[in-house]
Amino acid sequence: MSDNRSKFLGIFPSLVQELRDILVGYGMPEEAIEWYAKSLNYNTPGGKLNRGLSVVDTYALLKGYKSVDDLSVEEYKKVAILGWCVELLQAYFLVADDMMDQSITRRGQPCWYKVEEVGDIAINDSFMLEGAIYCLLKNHFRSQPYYVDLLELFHDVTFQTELGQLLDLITAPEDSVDLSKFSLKKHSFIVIFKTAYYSFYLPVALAMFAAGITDAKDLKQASDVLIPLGEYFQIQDDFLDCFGKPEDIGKIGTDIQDNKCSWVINVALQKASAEQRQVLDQNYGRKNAESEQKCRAVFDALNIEKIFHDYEEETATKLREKIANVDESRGFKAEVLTLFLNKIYHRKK
Ligand code: DMA
Ligand code: MG
Ligand code: MG
Ligand code: MG
Repeated sequence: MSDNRSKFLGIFPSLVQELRDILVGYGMPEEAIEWYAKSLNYNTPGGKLNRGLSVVDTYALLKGYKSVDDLSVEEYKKVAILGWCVELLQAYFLVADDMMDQSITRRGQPCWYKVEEVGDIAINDSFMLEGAIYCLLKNHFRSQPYYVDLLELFHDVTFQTELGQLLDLITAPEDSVDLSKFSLKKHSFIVIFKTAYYSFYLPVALAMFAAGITDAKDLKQASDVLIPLGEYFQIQDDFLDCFGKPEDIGKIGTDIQDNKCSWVINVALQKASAEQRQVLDQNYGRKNAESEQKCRAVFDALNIEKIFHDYEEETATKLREKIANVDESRGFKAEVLTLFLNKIYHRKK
């Protein structure tokens, strides 16, 4: 596993070089080329790389290889580039998300916009992280028959994610807390759009296109499991924002003070007594540590941690049942989905 990771990381410098060369071709001054390289290196490779690695792992499984090492050098590089494109998309979303959520740290380091000389330039940097995807796809996939499928997939999934981010943000206005706007149904829509499509469906669909397994029925089988799996993943993210340790998750949770429509507050609202509801109404989404503490005390009294652990077991069981019913007759493999589930089940970071 960690071997896979270092092999995957080994591709990244050549992609940065390729992107630098594009800027050189435009006659960009050296300082701008350095800036772009710095932004790419700071924002792209520092995470768990689950999404990017999944493209490679899924492709190997679909092709029937025993390990990633059975891919030829060129074949590996091709799918690894698709993986890095997912990581670039993630980098683009995270740079912008951290500004919008006023976050402080990401992946154990200051958020990019918090870096001294960066500030609001991070807005343009996020656009340029997205731009890198299309530069790389053009350089490496232009002549493939599925090039347009790749472009459409990236465009569709990007737009879906942005729709999710929109609803996430307008449901959490900064200066008017109204918990009656929240519901688990709205939460489900937000997280499927802001997280599930790009984090789970996209990597598998890319590997499927590269492996030539593209029957609409198979793409649907994949999304029928991966979308609820992605919903479960974001519910873990919401849970960890409140109950995880910053050392583990690499970021400091901001959901309570940011008035976010998170899974935690939605469950609390379902269970709260009239008095507890009043405490939440008066303290949720307020930008101070004291109010945050009062919300946390209500969450503890309601035993949200236990409710989460029960939810996790129930969801994993349901997903395993769904995966067991996958039809493999056209070449799609249920194991692809099991691999994803096992990667996130009981995760602490
Ligand atoms: C993440 O939502 C969604 C995108 C598209 C980045 P979030 O704000 O809960 O993420 P995080 O907790 O990592 O800031
Ligand atoms: Mg955020
Ligand atoms: Mg956010
Ligand atoms: Mg979060």
